[in-house]
Amino acid sequence: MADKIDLVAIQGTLVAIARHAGEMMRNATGKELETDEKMNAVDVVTETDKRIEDLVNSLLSKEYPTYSFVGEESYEKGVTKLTDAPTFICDPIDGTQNFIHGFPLACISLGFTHKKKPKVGVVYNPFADVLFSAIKGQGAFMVDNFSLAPGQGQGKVKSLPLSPGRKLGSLETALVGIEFGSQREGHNFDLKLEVYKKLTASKGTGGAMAGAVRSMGSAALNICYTAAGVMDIYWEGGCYAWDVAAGWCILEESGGRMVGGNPGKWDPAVDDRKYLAVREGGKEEQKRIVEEFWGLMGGRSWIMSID
Ligand code: LIP
Repeated sequence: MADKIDLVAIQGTLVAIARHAGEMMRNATGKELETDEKMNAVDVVTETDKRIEDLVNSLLSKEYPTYSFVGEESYEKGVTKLTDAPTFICDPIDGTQNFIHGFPLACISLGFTHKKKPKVGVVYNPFADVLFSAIKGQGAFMVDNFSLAPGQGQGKVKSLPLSPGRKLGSLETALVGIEFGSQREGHNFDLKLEVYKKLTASKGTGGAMAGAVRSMGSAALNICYTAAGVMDIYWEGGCYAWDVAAGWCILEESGGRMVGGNPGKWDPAVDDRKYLAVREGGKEEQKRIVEEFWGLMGGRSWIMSID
């Protein structure tokens, strides 16, 4: 029989690693903030991203030598594949652009999947000192003042969503997360801008008149704030499994739902790269706002490979 997977122990390990990584992010200075370009000038990586991922991989491979590891900075296009094996999925710093500018919306995102299904998620923003976490079947939580030792004023653990049962309306009353991503030309870029225009335009011109639209620069934090219920819906295409795996578990455990970023995709894979996250708020209401958002795409879809 396959070894039983101890999700509680895994979550404890990931929380301890997130605490350490948070210190590294907070203390980064000088060369540790210098960037190298990846796909283009907006897709950057710092020395700190790499150091944190090396630390995470080394700690996890010691404690879980038979489990797989997928990380943003060690990923090799066409070579690295997410499998059904028990797998740690790591984005050492999600919100790297925010990190290099000192804008306090950056986090480490540590997910664990088995059979490609998110089972544990830990996301820590050391600048806001807030940790989000979930274990499949055991609920989703956030902790304020996480870096304070327990008993030294550490904020109490709050279950997610923060206001259960709050009505989920239409896009007009929603707070919507979007991102501009790294791809800045071609079909997918044009699709993004057309959808953002329809999302925000007045009803009289055929738009959805979205009440509030935010681009925070971190997929993981967008998904966690959707799990918290303070963001209603978040749409992105082009990010990867390491951006979403941890938040996905936290979202589902909060009563939220992850569907595909393309119309009609109700059950996307974690490495689908096209996502639409919706907060807790009743299945019918979730279905309605998802279909309203997909309707903005006018029959068009994201076109991208999953690797
Ligand atoms: C970021 C994602 C975000 C995306 C950005 C960037 P990174 O990840 O979280 O959703 O829009 O382009 O990819 O690069 O900061 O780890």
